Amino acid sequence: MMLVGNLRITSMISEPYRGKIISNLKVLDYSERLNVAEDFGWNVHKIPPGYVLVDLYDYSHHALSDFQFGGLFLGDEAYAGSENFINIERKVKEIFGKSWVVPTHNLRGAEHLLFKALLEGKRFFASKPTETLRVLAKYFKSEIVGFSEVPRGEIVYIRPTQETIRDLPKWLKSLNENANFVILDVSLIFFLLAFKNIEDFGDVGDVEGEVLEISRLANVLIFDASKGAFSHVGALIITDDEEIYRKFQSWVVSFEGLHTYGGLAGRDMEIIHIGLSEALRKDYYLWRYEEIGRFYKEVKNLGYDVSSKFSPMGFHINVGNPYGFNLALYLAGQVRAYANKDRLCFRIPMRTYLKEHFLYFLDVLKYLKDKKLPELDVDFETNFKGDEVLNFIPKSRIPRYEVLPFNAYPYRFKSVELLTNRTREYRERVMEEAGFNTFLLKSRDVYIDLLTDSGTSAMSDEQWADGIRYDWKNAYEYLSQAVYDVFGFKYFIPTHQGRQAEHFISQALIKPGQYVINNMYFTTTRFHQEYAGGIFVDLIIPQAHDPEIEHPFKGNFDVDAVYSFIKEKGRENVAYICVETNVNMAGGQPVSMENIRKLREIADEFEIPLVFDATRIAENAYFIKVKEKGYENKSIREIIREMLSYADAATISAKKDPLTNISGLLLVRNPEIYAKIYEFATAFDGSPYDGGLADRDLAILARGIYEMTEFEYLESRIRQVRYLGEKLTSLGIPIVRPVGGHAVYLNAKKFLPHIPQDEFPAQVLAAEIYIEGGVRTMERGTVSAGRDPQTGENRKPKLELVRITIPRRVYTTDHMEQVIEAILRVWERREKIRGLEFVYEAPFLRFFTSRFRRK
Ligand code: P70
Repeated sequence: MMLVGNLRITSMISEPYRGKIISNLKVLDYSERLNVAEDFGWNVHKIPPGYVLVDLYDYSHHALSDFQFGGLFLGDEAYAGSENFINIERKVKEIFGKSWVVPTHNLRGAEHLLFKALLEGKRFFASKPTETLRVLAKYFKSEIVGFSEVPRGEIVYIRPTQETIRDLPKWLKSLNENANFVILDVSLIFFLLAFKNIEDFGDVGDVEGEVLEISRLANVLIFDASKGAFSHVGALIITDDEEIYRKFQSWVVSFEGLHTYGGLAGRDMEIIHIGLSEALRKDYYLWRYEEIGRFYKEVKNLGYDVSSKFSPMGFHINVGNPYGFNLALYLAGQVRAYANKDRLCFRIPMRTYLKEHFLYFLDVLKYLKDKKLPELDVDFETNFKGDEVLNFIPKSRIPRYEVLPFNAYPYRFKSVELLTNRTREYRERVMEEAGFNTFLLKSRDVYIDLLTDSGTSAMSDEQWADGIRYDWKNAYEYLSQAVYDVFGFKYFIPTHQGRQAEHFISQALIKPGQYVINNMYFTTTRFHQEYAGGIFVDLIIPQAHDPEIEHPFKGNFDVDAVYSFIKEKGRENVAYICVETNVNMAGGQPVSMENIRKLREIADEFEIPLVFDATRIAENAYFIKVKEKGYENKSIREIIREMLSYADAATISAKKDPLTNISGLLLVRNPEIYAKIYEFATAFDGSPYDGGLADRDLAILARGIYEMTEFEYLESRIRQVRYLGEKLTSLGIPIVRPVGGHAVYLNAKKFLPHIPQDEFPAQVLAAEIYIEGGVRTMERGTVSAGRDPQTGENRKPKLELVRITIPRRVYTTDHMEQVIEAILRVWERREKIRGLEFVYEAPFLRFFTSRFRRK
C-alpha cells in the first residue's frame, strides 16, 4: 500500500486471472423485477440466475479456467476405465499421498456411501457435520455425537473450519494415538490452510506440505470438488486402505455409477483433474482472501451485524427478516444472497465477479439499511417442501424501492485464463534476453498484456454458442443480416483480417500516382495505399499532433485543408478520402459526425469516394453520443448507421470493436466495385463468402457486431480506459490528452526528456514498465517510424509514445491499479533510466523484431 499525494493506491494485488469467456448481464426495470419476483412466488431463491445481476446465492457457479474448459472436450466418455479417472488418481496420489479413489456425483453422493460403507446404524463422533450428513444420519438411524475430549477406538468425522484448522494436526495425532478411525472432510483444506497462513504471516506458505501431513493422519478423506477443485459437480472418497476401498467400491456401483466414473461425465472428471492442479497454485488464495475480505469489511462498515469472520466461501449477516430482505435486494438492485432462518449468507462464487460488482452490491445494501422490508408469509397451499421451493404471500403492500443505477461491468467471467506473476529479477533477465523489445517476450512471462486490443477480446458465451451452432451457409446469412442491421450495407465480403480489406479496396480504387487523403495514418492502411501506387496525405487537424491539447474530436479532418487540397491537385488526382474512426495513432481519438458530414459534402462536390476505416467505429459512436450535440438520445446503432450512411465503402479489422479474435470486413455500396473485390477475394483470401475464415468465425463475428453496439458495454469499456488515463494524469504522469477509446498513450518525450529520440525513449520506457510490473505495452515512436529512405536517418516523429492498449472484457479495475503502480515505480526512478542502442536492426517494420541493449 502506498500514498501518493492524497491519492491512495490501495490494491497492490489483483486477480491472478483474466477473462476468457464472459456472460452478459441484463438489467431489468422495476416492473420487470416485480413480475419476475411474483412469477416465482416472491421467493427470490427460485428466480433463475439469468435474471440476477450479482448472484451470491450459491458458491458453486465458478468460472472454469481455460484449461478446464478445454477439459470439456477431453472427456473420455467411455463407460469403463476412463482416462480422466486415471488422471484424477495420479493427481490425488500426488496431493494427498493416498492410492485409492472413488468418484461420486457430488458431496451428498460421497456422504451417502460413507453411511453404506461405514456409518449406517452406528454411533459416531462428529465435528461440524454438514447439513446433508445430519439428514443422512437420521435416515440411516445413525447417532451423531459431538465431542470435546478425544474418544478412544471410535469412528470420528471431522470437517475442519477456520476455528479448528490451527489445532487440526495436533488433534489428528491424538485421535490416532487413541486408535480412532478418522474420516476427514478435506473440501476446503487448501483454502483453510492458506487463509490461516495469510492471517498468521501474510503469505500462503507451504500448504502442499501441510495437506500431505494432515491427510496422512486420516483414514478416509472426502473431498467436494465443487469447492476445492473449481468444478461444478463431483466429489472424491480417498483412502490408503484397500479393504475399506473395496467396501466403497461395491456401494459406488449400486448408487453412483461404475467405480471409475462415479456418476460423473468424463468431462467433469477432467475438470476436477485440472482443478486439482490449480488448487496447488498459491496466488489464487491470496486474491480470494483479499476479494472476500474487503467486501466483508465494507459490509461491516455499513453497520450490518456480520459473522465474526469471513470464510473462504463468504460470510453472513444477521437480519430479522432474511426472506424479505432478499426480496428487497432483488427489487432495488436485481441482486440476491441466500436467506436462511435468521441470516442472509453471501456465498461468493470463485473467479466470477469483479470488484465493481461487489461495490454495486454494497450500494444496494447501503440503500436498504433503514428501509422498510417486505413482510412475507409462507403460502402453505403450495405444498411446502423447503426453502428452495416454497412460495410466499406478501402480508401487505410491498414497499416501492428505487432502482439503483448499475454501473458495474455488464458481464461476469464464465471462463478465465490463469496468470503467472514472475519475480522482478526474472523479468529483468527475460527483458534483456528479448533485446528490450516487448514484441519478443513470451506471453507466458507477461502478467498483464496490454500490447494490443487486436484479437485479444474475451468472447461471450453467446458468441461461442453461435460459433458452434451455425455452420456453412447459414453462418454467412447470419453475418449478412448483422452487417445489414448494424452497418446498413448490402454488399460485403468477409476477409481474414483488416489489412486484406485494405489491400482490396486500395487495389480497386487507387490509380498509380493518385493521392489518398487520410486523418493521420495507420501502418497497414498506408502500406496498402502506397502499394497500390497511391500517394499518402495526412490532413488531420493540427491539434492531433500535440499530445497536450484537449479537443473533443481530435480525429477530425481539417476540412478546409481537404477542400483546398483537392481543388489544387484536381479531383481526378485524388483516389478517395479515407476516414479512420477513433484514430489509433492519435490516441484513439474520435471523428465528429459534423466533420463526417462536411467530408461527404466535399466528396459529393468533387465526386470522389469516401472510404471508412471503421475498425473502431463503435467506440467512435460512443464518443459522438456523449460529446456531440443532438446525439445524446440516439442509440449507438443509430449513430453507426448514420456515420456509415455517408460512406461509399468501409474496411474493418473485426479483431477490435466487433469482439472477435480473427476476421475482417469490406463493405461496399456499388455493385461494380463489389464485383471487383469478389474477384480479389477469390484470388487472395478464400471464397467471397468466407474470406478464408472458418464458418464459426463468421457467426462469432455476426454476434460480436450486435454486442459491440450495447451502450452499457461501451460505457464500461471506455470508463476502464478513462480510469487508467485519469489516474495517471492525477499522478503527474504525461499522457496523450484527452484519453481516447482503446488505449492510453504515455508521452515518452516528456516522461524521459533526458533521452534523445535517437536513443529510443519510448522503447526503453516500454521495457522498464514490463520489468517493474510484468505489464506489456507497445512502442509507438522512433523505432516504429523507421528510417527516412532518402537520408537513412531515423525519422523523428512528433509523437514519441508508449501505447497501453486495453483488450475488451478481459482485465479488471484491479489490474488497472497494478498497471498504474508499475508505471509509477518507473516514474519515480525516471532520471536514472538510460537510452538504448541497436544490437540488431530489422530491415522492414523494424519495431517487430529489432533488438537493443542499454547504452
Ligand atoms: C493494433 C492492430 C490494426 C489495424 C488498425 C486500424 C485502425 C487497420 C488495422 C489492420 C494491429 C497492428 C498492426 C500493425 C502494427 C501494430 C499493430 N491494428 N486499421 O494493435 O487490421 O490487424 O486486422 O489486419 O488499428 O492496433 P488487421
